[in-house]
Amino acid sequence: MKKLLCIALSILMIIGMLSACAPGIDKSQASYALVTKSAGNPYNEKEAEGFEKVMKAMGVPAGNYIIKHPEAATVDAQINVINSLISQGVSCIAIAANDANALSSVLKEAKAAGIKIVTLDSDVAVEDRLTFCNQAGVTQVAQALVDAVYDIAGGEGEYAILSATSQATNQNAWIDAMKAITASDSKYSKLTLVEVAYGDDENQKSTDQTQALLAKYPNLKVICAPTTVGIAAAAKVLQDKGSSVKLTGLGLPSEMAEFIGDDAAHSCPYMFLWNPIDLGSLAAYASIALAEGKITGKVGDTFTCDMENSPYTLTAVEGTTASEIILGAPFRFDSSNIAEWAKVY
Ligand code: RAM
Repeated sequence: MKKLLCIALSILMIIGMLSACAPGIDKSQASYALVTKSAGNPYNEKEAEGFEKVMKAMGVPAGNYIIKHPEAATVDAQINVINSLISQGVSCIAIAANDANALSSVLKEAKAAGIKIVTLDSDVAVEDRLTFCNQAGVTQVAQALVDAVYDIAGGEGEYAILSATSQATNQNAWIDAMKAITASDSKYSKLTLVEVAYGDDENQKSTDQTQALLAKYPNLKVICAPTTVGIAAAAKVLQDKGSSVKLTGLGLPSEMAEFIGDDAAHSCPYMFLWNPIDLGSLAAYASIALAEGKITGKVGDTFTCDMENSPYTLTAVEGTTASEIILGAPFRFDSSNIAEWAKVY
């Protein structure tokens, strides 16, 4: 009798284990990783804050999620991190990629090991991930930046772009879209893009690149920095010098408050961003939904979560059948609202 009971219990346990694994992973066993672009960038820390907040709120045990800030915004630093996550056997990796293609082979290894890949902030090749948590539509961001340059330059003259790394998928997508917009509309024909410089999301390099742009282009009117690190460094250079060159781009309100204003004493009339904490939260919810099998990454999948625009629907990346989840529209920061937002992120 005892033996029979034992066999019955074992069978029940096996059935229980099998059903917990299909189609997703049992919630109590799933483990999650966030890999940001690099350490030392407050934007990435905000992403991590949102990711961690959701992991805690969803009851994921502290040992079951891990946040990694690679030492530099390079593909090699991310490959090292991903290799160690593969050895640890995490269920899901959310990554803000430093390169669109160079992570491909390590991500394929992760996939072969059963790890689900989701990107946020900066995408990889669509076949190497299940979905992408995109902060805002690429064209939408580019249009906002082009219109800001046009407005601040008074419709004509020279502008330069101070970007992050030359391989950053997100910055390159925005810059390509900016070029396409200015090329296709005669409204922008009197604007001249003189150079795209790269500060590598490092403060010192971005400072040096700003100084070099000022020295090289005496007629420069506007610098557009679609990177929170670049814009903060450029703002300081321009404001310290009392330069007449103006700045716009994508910046963290907390880092940019002292530089935003409408008078000659401030280097940046206005800029844009989204909430990086929310972007990290969205990536955490998407990771959990993928690991639990609630979404698979295909266009049309939906999931609900405790965020403003929930439920989220996976939509098609323009010109592909791959999916992305758009967080929202870029938000404008100027002298009217910067103080309030500087307290938030
Ligand atoms: C920097 C990073 C990040 C980007 C923001 C706007 O912090 O490059 O990827 O989204 O700027």
